[in-house]
Amino acid sequence: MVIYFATSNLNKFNEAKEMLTTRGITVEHFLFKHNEIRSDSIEEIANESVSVAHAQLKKSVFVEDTGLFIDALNGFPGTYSAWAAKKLGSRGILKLMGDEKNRVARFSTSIAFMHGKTIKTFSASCEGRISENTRGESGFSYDSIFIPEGYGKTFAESIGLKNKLSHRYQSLLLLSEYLLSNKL
Ligand code: ITT
Repeated sequence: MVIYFATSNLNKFNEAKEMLTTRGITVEHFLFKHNEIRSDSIEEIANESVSVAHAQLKKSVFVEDTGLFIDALNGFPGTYSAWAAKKLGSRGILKLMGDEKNRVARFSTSIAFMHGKTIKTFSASCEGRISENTRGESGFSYDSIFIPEGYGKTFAESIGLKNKLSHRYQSLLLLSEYLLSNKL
């Protein structure tokens, strides 16, 4: 079966395609621009978006909503991550952090997959911390300021590492297990 990933973000699609292809799952891009609902919950946002994508495409499709949640900023940018990336960028986030000692943060992703009338959600997080400076050229957006727990490099300095343990990788793993075990 072919499934579609509805997103306006090609970086997200390329990561998903690489991961799902290694598991024998064919994924196609559905260019989808949608004004997401406002909510503090990435699951809620993904669930609403997938219904809209499915109504347009009328095929099995998933969307995913991702946020960077920084403890010292009370979870900001969180579900406002796309907005903050455009308005502030990674350097703007570093400015907000100043010399804050508590740099704990996590990336969280929620995938919502719609097949027929059924919606399934798969969520995962990657714990880490915010670097003091932007570092690395690979990846996109906040990858240059996020260091996964237990490592010393940002995602942008070690894209191979990102693709083995990230929020997106882990949530795609759950999706792929569901697809394979249900023979979809
Ligand atoms: P779609 O909703 O169309 O899929 P988007 O870019 O708006 O694309 P999200 O709302 O899920 O996607 O993502 C919020 C923002 O968080 C995104 O625009 C990036 O700035 C950032 N982001 C998401 N995933 C990331 C990752 O793996 N590494 C670094 N930054 C990421």
